Amino acid sequence: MGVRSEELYRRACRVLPGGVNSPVRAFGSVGGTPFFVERGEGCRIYDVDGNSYIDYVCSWGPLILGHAHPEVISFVSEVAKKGTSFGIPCELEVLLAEAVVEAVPSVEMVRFVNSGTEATMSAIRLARGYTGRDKVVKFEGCYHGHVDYLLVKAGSGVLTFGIPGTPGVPEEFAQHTLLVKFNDIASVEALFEKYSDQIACVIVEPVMGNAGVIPPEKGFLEGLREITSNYGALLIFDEVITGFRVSYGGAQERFCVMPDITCLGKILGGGFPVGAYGGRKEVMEKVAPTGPVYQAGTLSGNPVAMAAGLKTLEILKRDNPYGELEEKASYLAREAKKLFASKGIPVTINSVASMSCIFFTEGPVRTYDDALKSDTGLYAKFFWAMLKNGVYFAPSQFEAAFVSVAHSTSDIDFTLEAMEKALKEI
Ligand code: KE4
Repeated sequence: MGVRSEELYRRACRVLPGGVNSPVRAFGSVGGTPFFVERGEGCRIYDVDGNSYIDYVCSWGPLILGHAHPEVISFVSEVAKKGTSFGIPCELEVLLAEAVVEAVPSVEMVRFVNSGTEATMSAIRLARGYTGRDKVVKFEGCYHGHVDYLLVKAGSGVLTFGIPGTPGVPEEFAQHTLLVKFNDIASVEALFEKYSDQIACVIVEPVMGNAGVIPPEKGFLEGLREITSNYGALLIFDEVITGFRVSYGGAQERFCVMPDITCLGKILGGGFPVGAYGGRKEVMEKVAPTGPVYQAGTLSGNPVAMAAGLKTLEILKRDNPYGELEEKASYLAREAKKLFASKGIPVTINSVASMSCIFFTEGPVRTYDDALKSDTGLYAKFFWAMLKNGVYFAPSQFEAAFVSVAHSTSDIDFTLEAMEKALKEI
């Protein structure tokens, strides 16, 4: 990387673990060291050494409007001048909550928190409090934030109990977490037959976005809805990525399957730290102070963060860019497929709305096990070759690429030209 990025990285590593505040940013999956960003504008980011890149990471999803959208910046600045935090109810919390309730079909009531992790952690506590049951079912390859008992990996044995996926999580914390396979409804059915009245909830990314992008097969989400209803467990959709991304109403609107609790984040905060969990009133009223399930947060509902989210949702609702976003993402995927085919490099490109992933494997990629067949070494070479040609894809094979409103057709064409050059190099 450039001289200033390298100097900053050296300094960072002296005071921040790995020089970063979130592991993926350290480029561990692709090698090398990260660039440091100076600013972002529209679909481009500019590093501290004067290089610019078309950005398909978009801060890992939040920036569906692109960087520094003028209307968002202007409103956030106006609100911040009146004070940044009160710990006292304010109108902006109500306005954003009303916007969420109006947008997300299954949500009648919502609680704001400060991250996706807080949202999923709180949603599961609520599901356990509501059902009086302990066990949680999650899918291998789905990521729901760094909640202790969700940082688990499949243990041995047929019906897989979770085992800690990281040091620092006691065995006991993982004992109530059960793992099943995405797009394999039989594995879920078998688990419920065995643990029926012990399972509080199933949590799922309705479109997998943390193993690359893996869409739900027809009938999969519907199957989860039916099984959880039959056994009295709650269905939690982790829509931290898909919320306001795959449609204004999220995956539940796109696929017409209604969960009991929805977790939101990323786009909801418009680039500020916001998470949320919501559902029908009779569930959400179990949350303190109306109910016994405790959850709290100093900066939850922070007015400046609310302002960023509210303006973002207002623009999405006003301009309805979803058709255009999907067209741009499809164009990129279609043309990329041709380029890779012309070079004889086997890839599978999965795309849902404006989130997609180029898997370096023959495919198809329908499951997490399929995704793991990807050639991560070749992906790393592709990542660096694209960066050198002015395009920033995720520094990991197992992340999503996002198109924003700010990506123009000429930016997509620039990306395809960069891809043509990159494929010659790898
Ligand atoms: P945060 O706590 O990072 O705000 O959200 C956790 C989370 C929950 N659910 C889903 C579906 C998520 O994708 C995430 C976080 N996503 C990752 C990237 N795929 C964040 C990037 C990072 O960890 O630095």
